[in-house]
Amino acid sequence: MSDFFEVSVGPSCNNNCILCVRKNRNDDKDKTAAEIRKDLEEGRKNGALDITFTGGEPTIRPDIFELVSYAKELGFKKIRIKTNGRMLYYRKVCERLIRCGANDFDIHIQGHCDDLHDSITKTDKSFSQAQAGIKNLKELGQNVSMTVVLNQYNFSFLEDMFSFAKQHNITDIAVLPVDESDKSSPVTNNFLSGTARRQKELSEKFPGLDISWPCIVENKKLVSEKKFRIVFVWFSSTEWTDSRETPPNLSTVYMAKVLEMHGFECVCVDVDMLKDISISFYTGKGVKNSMKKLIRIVDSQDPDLVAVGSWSRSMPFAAEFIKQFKEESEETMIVLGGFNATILPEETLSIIPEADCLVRGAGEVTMKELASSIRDGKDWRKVSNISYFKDGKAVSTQQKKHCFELDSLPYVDFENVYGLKSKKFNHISLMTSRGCTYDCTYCSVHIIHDKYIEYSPQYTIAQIKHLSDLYDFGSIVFRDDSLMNNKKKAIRLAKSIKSNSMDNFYYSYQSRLNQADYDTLRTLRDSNFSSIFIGIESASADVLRFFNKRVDYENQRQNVLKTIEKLNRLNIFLNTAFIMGTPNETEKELYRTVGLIGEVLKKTDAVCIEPNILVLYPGTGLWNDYVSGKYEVFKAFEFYQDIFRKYSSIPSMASPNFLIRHFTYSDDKFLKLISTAKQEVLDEMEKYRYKDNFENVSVEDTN
Ligand code: B12
Ligand code: SF4
Repeated sequence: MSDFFEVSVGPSCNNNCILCVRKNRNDDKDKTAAEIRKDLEEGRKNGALDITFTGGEPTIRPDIFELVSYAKELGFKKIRIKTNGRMLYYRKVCERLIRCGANDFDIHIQGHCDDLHDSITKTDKSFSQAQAGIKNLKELGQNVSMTVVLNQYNFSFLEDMFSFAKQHNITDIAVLPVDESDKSSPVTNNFLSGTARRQKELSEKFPGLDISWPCIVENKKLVSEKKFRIVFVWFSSTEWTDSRETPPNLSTVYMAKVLEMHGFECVCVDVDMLKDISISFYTGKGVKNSMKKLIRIVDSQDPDLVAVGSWSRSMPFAAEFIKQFKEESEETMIVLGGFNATILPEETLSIIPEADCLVRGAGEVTMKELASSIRDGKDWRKVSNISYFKDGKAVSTQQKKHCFELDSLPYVDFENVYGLKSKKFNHISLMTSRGCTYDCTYCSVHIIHDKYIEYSPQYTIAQIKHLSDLYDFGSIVFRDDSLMNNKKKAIRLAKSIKSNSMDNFYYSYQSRLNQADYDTLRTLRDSNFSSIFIGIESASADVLRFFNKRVDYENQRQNVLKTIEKLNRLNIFLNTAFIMGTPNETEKELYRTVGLIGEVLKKTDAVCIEPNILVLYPGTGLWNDYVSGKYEVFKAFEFYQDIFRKYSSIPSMASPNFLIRHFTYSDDKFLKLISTAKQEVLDEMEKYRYKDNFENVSVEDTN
């Protein structure tokens, strides 16, 4: 009598592993359902209570559910599936298998990342799918173990695979050498010829472990304690500095989560979360001391690598931090990423020569390659998508497009954000996509996220669950450039939120005027999407055209007012922004916009208005046009000139050199200037809100 029983369903498989012995056995055929049933009955008759379905790949059989149900019916208690995990990417497959009786899953993982795993399985996306499968199973509360078949390709990455397992909370790992029985395969022979040497190497690397095959190990013993430590420093959005309102920034935490998955240790120092420092940067009071304090904090984290990020606005702070940090800690390598690093690598390096390296574009893949290279003592200058100084000259390595599936990324959370004691947030940010299907000329999004890609609604639901297990928050703000870029997905997401009873907190999201139709708004409102951000930008058709806004230019005013009516009816709060100061804007057009703002304010109280003055950010369509001499920026008419005269350095704000010239740190003069100018516009608007003269300058009058 045996407690365990294994039934092999046949050799068919949806991977094509280089180390597979089954594919060479042409005589092997898949078993019929009747044959498998017979095997199962036999196993039970012999007293087995544990059954393992193995292959090939059992999950690709259409009758697998039926067979698992039959095993359950026969009385097997533990029903295990040995699998490459790809089909488990589909949540429904996991759910159905579990419903039928499967309760234990052994996933074969051949590498800790897609490069390695997919090159061994010779199947694209096999890693990301298996990883998604593991996540699905874990969320569904299943027992998951991992089997690694060691070969000459993955041998050196065993520790990374243990880290991968740890990251996914897998504690049972079986490590096996390639199958000895297949001597015809060069992979097998190559590896086996060095088995003794490799066993010795492993024993030295993991002392105290019995490395005889098969080697069943408990993961936590194997991951060495000291890991390569990356400290991210994120420079705040400063004007939005009230941390009760500002949730942790996502740019660095997304990268940190990916790097952790690859065995790095990460801390994210988000200046916005360090209230006193952030307020000091914003108000300009005690800035020197705050910078010193920040440097001490970063240093205290014992970084092997410091990775600094900031959008263009906060570059002066980032630049000064890098300079001062390098003075104090010359040997620590510093990397800078974000928009300026991506678009202006040469200028950025010449202004901040203390930065050892710039990362261009989205950082997940490049940071992993760069950090691995530095950690492993390889030549990091060979990594693609980076720039650095060599003999006084800026060198940029090849720009590679990194395609990765967003669903393969680990769930984001704020556990590694430095100093975040509270688990309570007013709101937190999340993305369900990256990039945008539009191309407004003032927008920087395409510089980093050149293609519109999405997380699936089921990933987002699991991500929300992950966050709500960890934190107490009132609402989630979807920071997608427009959640309605894919309306079907937005609706599916909203419905899933409702059906998963996640409509106990509020949601807000960004969208566009031309996408805000009543039915979609209503569906989202039904799932507690109670506030929306729409960039209205201007009342002028010419200005909107200049922005390539792709809305109904001539009917902007009517459409704005109609949208407000819809939002009022649905009780949805509107956040909106306007941009003033385009080179082609006339005084009449400016006042038409201010008039529209007045009308909006009159029509609803459920609105928050953000007036902005145009800034040409590097790499945007407007920036490129200006650089190519298409127009002269700031032939500003009187309204602006008054403001600009008062705050003398502002006219240069619109010139391409502006962000570079102001790159050097100068207290927070620039930010103060901008906010004061904005205040002037706000004051102007208030006149329309509270004074009778609003009627006199209405939009209709100026039309
Ligand atoms: C959320 C958000 C905000 C929130 C920020 C809340 C918070 N604490 O994070 C709020 C509302 C406060 C805000 C404010 C502002 N914002 Co904003 N915001 C965004 C938004 C919608 C999402 C940002 C995000 O989280 N993206 C997701 C992450 C994953 O992407 P990412 O930030 O691009 O990061 C990746 C890369 O850039 C790179 N990377 C970034 N940093 C680093 C660092 C290292 C070391 C490495 C290796 C790589 C790297 O790798 C990251 C991962 O892939 C973006 C638009 C967008 N889609 O990105 C605009 C955006 C960033 N904002 C923008 C602007 C202009 C502003 C404001 C000036 C608006 C205003 N008029 O006041 C202010 C001030 C910001 C400031 N001081 O810099 C511009 C920035 C343009 C630029 N060139 O800097 C953007 C791009 C919008 C646009 N349409 O152009 N914003
Ligand atoms: S809709 Fe928003 S994100 Fe998209 S291009 Fe325009 S400004 Fe950028």
